[in-house]
Amino acid sequence: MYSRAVKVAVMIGLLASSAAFAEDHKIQMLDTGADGLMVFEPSYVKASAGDTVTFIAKDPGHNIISRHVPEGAQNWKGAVSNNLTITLNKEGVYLYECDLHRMLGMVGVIQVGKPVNLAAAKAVAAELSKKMAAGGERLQEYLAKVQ
Ligand SMILES: [Cu+2]
Repeated sequence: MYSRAVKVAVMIGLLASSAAFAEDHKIQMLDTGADGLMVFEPSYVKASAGDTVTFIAKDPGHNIISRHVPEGAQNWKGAVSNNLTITLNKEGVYLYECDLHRMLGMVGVIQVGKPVNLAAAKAVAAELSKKMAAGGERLQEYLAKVQ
């Protein structure tokens, strides 16, 4: 039989190890990046449930707003020129944008675990892309990375 103290010690060890595995993914808001003008970089991020994402206002004048999240997940909205950290607890595909540069295709995709809502995300992406003056192909390219 394990003593109570050993059980508590084991539990603390498990909690500490799961916290250590949670990763913080950093996404920069940029005027110019590898994909062109007005981009998030990296534009596609694969995360695990419990991870965080920190959006970094590297260049000022951008914000971050969720446009599609899995069922039960929280939407988010960051202030212009501010960093924002979100925690991703629900599996699925998340679409987000800078609403100031949505027309220029300033959008991004985050995948958390299994892409349970991929069909719904693709439908939303198709609608968003139709309204873009530039960068309309970006969401499709980013969603193509989802596996
Ligand atoms: Cu922007």
